[in-house]
Amino acid sequence: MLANGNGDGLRSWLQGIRDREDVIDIQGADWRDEVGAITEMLQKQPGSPAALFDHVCDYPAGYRILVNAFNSVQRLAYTLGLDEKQDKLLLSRALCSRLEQLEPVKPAVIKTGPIFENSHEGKEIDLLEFPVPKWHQGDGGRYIGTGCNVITQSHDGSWVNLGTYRVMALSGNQATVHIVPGHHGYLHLQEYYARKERCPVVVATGEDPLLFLASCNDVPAGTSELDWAGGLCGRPVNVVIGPKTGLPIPAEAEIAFEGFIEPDNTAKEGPFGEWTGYYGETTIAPVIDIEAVYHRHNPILLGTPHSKPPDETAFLKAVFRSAMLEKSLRLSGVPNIQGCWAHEIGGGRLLLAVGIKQEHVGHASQAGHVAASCQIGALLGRYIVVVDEDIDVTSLEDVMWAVLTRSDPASSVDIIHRAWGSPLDPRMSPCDKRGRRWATSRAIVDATRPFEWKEHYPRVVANWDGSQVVKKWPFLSEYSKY
Ligand SMILES: Cc1cc2nc3c(=O)[nH]c(=O)nc-3n(C[C@H](O)[C@H](O)[C@H](O)COP(=O)(O)O)c2cc1C
Ligand SMILES: [Mn+2]
Repeated sequence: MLANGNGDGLRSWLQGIRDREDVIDIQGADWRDEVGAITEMLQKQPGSPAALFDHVCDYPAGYRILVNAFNSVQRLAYTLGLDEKQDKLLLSRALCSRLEQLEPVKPAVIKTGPIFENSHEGKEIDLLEFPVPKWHQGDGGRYIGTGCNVITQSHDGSWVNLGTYRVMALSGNQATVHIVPGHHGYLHLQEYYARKERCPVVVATGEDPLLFLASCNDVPAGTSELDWAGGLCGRPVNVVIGPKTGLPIPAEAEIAFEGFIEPDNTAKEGPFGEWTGYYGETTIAPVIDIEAVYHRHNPILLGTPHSKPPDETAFLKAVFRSAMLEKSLRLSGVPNIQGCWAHEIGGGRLLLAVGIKQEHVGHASQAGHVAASCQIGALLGRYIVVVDEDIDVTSLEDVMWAVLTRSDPASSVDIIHRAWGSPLDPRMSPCDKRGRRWATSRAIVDATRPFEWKEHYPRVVANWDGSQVVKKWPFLSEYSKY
């Protein structure tokens, strides 16, 4: 179903990555500490290859784990079917235009698929049949679901949702799922709880990488991520129907299990290393009673845990959230947007940079306030920096240089009070967390040259057009940004 694949999900994707010599094979790592440590090492190095673990300690050969799949512009572009030879800002802008034209395509229901090559029920069910790693030293358990699709359906059956929510293996036939209130799977769960009914659920991992990207990014409420992914690659996603729940399961996924969440069935889960770079708190989470597990021969678990940013997950969030931020600013009518970047260092949330070519007085303030308050920027933001068109919005150094040389702390910073926060915020006091006082503030920093006297702003130190120099001495091109 991939734009570039031959229709065998993650396996086709992996073949494409092998052809590009962009994956390393690691044998004999221990799921207790080594898989997590190696993953972190790779995730923190932009552009590093994907890694496929096999012969994991205590596990038979063939039970594999894929990590760091999305940590390069090329691999992300390949997954999205976009031009692989561009930089991250151009990739994000290409994604932005692709999303604007996207027409959802409904999945194709097929009778059977590779996911049913092996199936286990009753006493045979054991999630730890798979080499589920302990991803971080301080995690409260082994998380089978990080790069996963948690599949639920609205009570009336009209909307199937795929969300990436972390899933911890409890005993052999139980798992917890941690869903933040407001996320679509949470809304579905509430519809069943309100009727005192159990909620059917499927968890798939080792799914097609495009399905992962659909399920961990903002697809509008009411739209199925299956249709969204189908629209993006121009072909329906193949699904089979889960015999226990009636829910669709991606037919080429590597591993899937289905079961039910009873309204009052909860258990302690966490802590888990979060995208903020800190451990989240232990939570009380819904428990899935698993009725069947399916997997392909030699299954591959897809792992996308978070490391302290910047890392792989922050990078993929930055590409998607920057695209959506730019789209929101345009839709709100902010003129002359030159580029947006939802920085990796803040997990794509805590630091937004917006570049504009100033057109009128108040333009920078307008852009900053819209970015802070539009749907993509509203939850768990922190700093929004507005810069002129000569600043590279993706460069932390360039953005900070603008802050240092074009803003005046007393007059260039607007504060928004009582904005949309979340208990994931490490700066929230334990007392406010417990009391559910989750509102937090934002700072909008105007780091543009003041509109009224920008013509008189000191000139930036820069030499003549470097492209002429490079033409004459081509070996200098690697030192030039021209
Ligand atoms: C690696 C990764 C792990 C995530 N873990 C969770 C999680 O445990 N719970 C959660 O509610 N959202 C989590 N998210 C964020 C959601 O996947 C994301 O907000 C998505 O849009 C939710 O889907 P939905 O809009 O259909 O609810 C995670 C995202 C990533 C990239
Ligand atoms: Mn959704």
